[in-house]
Amino acid sequence: MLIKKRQTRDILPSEITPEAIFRDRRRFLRTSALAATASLLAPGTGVSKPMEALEPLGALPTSPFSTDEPKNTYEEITTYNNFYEFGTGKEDPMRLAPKRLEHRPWNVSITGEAENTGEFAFDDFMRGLSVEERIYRLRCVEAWSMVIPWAGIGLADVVRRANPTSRAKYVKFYTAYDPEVFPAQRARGFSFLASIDWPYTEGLRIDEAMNPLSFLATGLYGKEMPSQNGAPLRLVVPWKYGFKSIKSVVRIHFQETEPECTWNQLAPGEYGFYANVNPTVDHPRWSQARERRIGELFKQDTLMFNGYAEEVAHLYADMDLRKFY
Ligand SMILES: Nc1nc2c(c(=O)[nH]1)N[C@H]1C(S)=C(S)[C@@H](COP(=O)(O)O)O[C@H]1N2
Ligand SMILES: [Mo]
Repeated sequence: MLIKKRQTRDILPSEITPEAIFRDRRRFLRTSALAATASLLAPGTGVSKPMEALEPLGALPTSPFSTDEPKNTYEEITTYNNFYEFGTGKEDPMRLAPKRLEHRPWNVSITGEAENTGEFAFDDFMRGLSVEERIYRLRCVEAWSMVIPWAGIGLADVVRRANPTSRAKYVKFYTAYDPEVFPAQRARGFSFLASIDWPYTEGLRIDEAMNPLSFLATGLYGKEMPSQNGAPLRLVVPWKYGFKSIKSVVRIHFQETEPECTWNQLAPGEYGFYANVNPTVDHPRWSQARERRIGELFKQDTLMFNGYAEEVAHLYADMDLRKFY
């Protein structure tokens, strides 16, 4: 523990999200070529599970919260990922996750300040909850974005069923911890990945978790979730930077105090607990005013709360968003 802490402090800010600007530019030049080749490569090489290999989820109800902006392609959404458990490269998750991450058995624990705690097999966890489609914008803190047709359940339904006590003010989420599955959890020495206090964790205030936009996704493009996107269950909070949308969740914990979260712990000056998309508050090392939609040529303006202000601005009415970034 002590050694880990010291390593964390010694990491230069420039080493955190090392690929942020550089890799995005490289990607920009290659996006169309990659998208064109990915679908050809995938079936033969086993690089990434082809869409056809994933279970269809059946007809899904649509949602008034869905955007009608053009969707990113399945190839774009499944070949350009952040899932540091598999490495920091955008193509590491699609290369490694489909081979290593088993979707079943998968258990989800509900713990902490709630009446209905326990550990549930995935199918029991999902029982009685209705799966629907949500087409959301995803805005990464690295200033790229996508439009993604998720399938899943409202987080509020899961919270209500857990029946939190009056002491529950926050919800904390945990990604699975299994060094045999996730190579980065085996990282040792003075490397960036070894400095992360695994498992990856994230958190929301309970009223944020209850907002109708907060979503637990179990699928993508009408199929079960591809491994690299956080199978079998991942959070999606569309008005916050992508790092809040934690993948491969195994535990949902209710607590009284603001939870410690992976990125906030690593670099509190760069990644706040709230992490609301905000074009007027720049990252210390780059502007957040504009973003590059993957697959598009020109940058576009980033919208306050990623365009979801009408649904969520009231949650932060009396907060100084420069302070609570
Ligand atoms: N467990 C875990 N969850 C994670 C991450 C991660 O590295 N590990 N990366 C986050 C970041 S930075 C982003 S932008 C989104 C990317 O989701 P996608 O790959 O499905 O587009 O996942 C988030 N969830
Ligand atoms: Mo991100």
